[in-house]
Amino acid sequence: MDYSSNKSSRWALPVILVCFFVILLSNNVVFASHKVFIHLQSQNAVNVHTVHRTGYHFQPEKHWINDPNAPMYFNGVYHLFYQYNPNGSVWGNIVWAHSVSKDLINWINLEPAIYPSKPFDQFGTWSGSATILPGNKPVILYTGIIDANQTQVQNYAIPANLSDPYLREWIKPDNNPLIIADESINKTKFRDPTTAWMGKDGHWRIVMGSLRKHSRGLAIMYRSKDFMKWVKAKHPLHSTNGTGNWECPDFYPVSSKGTDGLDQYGEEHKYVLKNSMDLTRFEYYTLGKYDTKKDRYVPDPDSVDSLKGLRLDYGNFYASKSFYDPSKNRRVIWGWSNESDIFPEDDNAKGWAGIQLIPRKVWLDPSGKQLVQWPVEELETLRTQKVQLSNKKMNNGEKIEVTGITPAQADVEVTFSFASLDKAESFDPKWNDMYAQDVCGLKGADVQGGLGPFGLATLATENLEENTPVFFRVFKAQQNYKVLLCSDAKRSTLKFNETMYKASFAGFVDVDLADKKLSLRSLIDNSVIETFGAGGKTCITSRVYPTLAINDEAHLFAFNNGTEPITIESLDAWSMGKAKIQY
Ligand code: DQQ
Repeated sequence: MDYSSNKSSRWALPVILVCFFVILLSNNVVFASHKVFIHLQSQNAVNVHTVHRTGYHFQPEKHWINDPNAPMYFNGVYHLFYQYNPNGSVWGNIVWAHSVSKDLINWINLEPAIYPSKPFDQFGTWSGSATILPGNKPVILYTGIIDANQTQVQNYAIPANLSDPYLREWIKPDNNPLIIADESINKTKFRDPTTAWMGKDGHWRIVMGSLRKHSRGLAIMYRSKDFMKWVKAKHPLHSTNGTGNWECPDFYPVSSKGTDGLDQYGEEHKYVLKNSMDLTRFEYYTLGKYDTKKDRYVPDPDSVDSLKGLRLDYGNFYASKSFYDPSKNRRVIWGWSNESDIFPEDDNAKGWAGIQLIPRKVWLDPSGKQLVQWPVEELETLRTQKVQLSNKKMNNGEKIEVTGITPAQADVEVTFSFASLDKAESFDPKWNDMYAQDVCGLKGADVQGGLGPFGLATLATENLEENTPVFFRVFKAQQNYKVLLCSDAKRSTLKFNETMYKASFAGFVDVDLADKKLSLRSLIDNSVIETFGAGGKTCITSRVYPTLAINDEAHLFAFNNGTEPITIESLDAWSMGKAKIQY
C-alpha cells in the first residue's frame, strides 16, 4: 500500500528541499549521518586532548561514540551499549561497546558485545534495543549491514552466560537475520529496532525507522509469536509526510498521573512516539493514543506531528533511547551529544568525539500536552561544595558572580522572580513561522529587552568575552505570553571561529507565569551545558569549546539585560565530582 496520497507526494520533494535549505541557511548546520572519512576512520588516537573532556558525563577513554543502544536494567545492573569506533575518532568501524553500572553515573567498561563478524552483519552492527523476555531472558535486536550498499537487516543476539552478572559475552545465533526488507521497503533505510512489546493477543511487536519515497518518515511494524519468525504488519505503526528518514524510533506508554514509568502497553494509556530525524538531526515526539485493535498510533489533535513539533531537547541531543527501570519504577532516556567542530580533522586531532548525556527520568506533564525530563537522582551523589544565594536583585545590565564552586564542572538550580509582566516585549507575529532558535539568533543575551533576557552566563570569562548564556526572554503575544529559553553558543569560544557550530539553540516553554517565577537547572561540564527549563519542560544541550574559560579560569554569573528588575529568589550551585569510569 502507498502511504502517501498523490496530493502530498507531489509536494514532497519541493517541501523537503525547502526545509533542507532553510535549516542549512539558518545558524543550524545539518550534519549528514554515517558520513565516512576513509582517511581518518582507522587512525588511532595518538594524543587524547583533555581540555574539553567531560568530568561527569559518560565518555570512553578515546575515539568516536554515537547512539546509546539497548539500555537495560538486569539483575541489579544497568547496561549501556553504544555505537563505538575502536579504531578512530570519526564515525566508522562501528561496534557495540558495552559498559555496566550500579547507579547510571559510575561505569565499568567491558569488551565490545557485538561487532561485525557474520554474513548478516559483516558491513556494520548498527543501533538497536533490548527486550527482557519472560523467564528473565534479555535479548538484543540490532541492525546488521550486509553489503557495501548499506543494505539493512534485523538481527538478534543473546547472552552467552546468564549467570555472568555483567553479561559480558553475546552470541549471534546462526538463524540470523530475523528480518529482511521486502520489496516495499527502502533497504538502506530500515533500521534501529525498538524494544519489543506484547499485545493482548500474546504476540510481540517491534518497529523500525524508515523512509518512503522522498519525504515520508515511517515506523514499520513487525509482529511475532515466538520472537524468531517476524511478519510485517499491513500498516506502519505511524508515518508522517515531510519529515524525512526516521532513525531510532522509541514508542512507550506514559502514566497520566505522577512521575512513575509504565511498561504495559494497554489501550488506556497515553503514548509517546519519538523519532530521530536524519533531516534536521533533532528528536521530535508526539503524544497520542495507541489503537491496539488496528495496531496504529494516532497523535492527539493538538500534538504537532511535523518538524515544527515538540523536541525532546532543542539542542545537540540525538538518537536517544528509553528503557523502563523496574528498580525505581521510572522511565529513563539516554541521548548522545555529538561534537560541534565541523571538521572531522578536529576530532581526529583531539582523539575523541561524542559523549552520552546524563540519563533523564521522563514522565508526562499534568497538562497531558508534553513530556517533562529531569536528570536521574543518582547524579546528585557527585555534588560536593555547595553555595546558596537568595533574594538578590539584578537591575538592568547587572550581573552577580556565583563564587565558591568550580564553574567548569557544576550543577546549578536557580529560580528567578519579577514583580510585573508589563515590560514584556511584543511578540512579532512573523516569528510564529520561525523556529525558536532563529528568534534566539535575533534576540541574543546582549540584545537589551524588557522582561529578560535574564539567566546564567556559563563557562564565562570575567568580562564575558567568552560565555554561553542560558536565559529566558518573555514576550507578549496577542492572546498570551511566550517564554523563550535560549542556550546561545555564539560567544562560547574565541578560537575556531570558522570551524565551530555555534548554534543559538532555543525552545519555547509552556509555563504558567501567574506566580511570576521562572526556574532553570544547568549541568555544566567543561564542554557541555545541559539545561532544564521550568522543571524540565524545555531542555537544551549545547556543546562548546572555550579557550580561556576553562578549568579554574571559568566563571559563572547570573545576569539581567532587561528593564524589568529580576530577583534571584534562590540559587543552589554545587561543584561536581568526577564520575568513576573504569576503562
Ligand atoms: N546511527 C546508527 C544507525 C542510526 C544512526 C549507526 C543514528 O543505526 O540510524 O551508527 O545516529
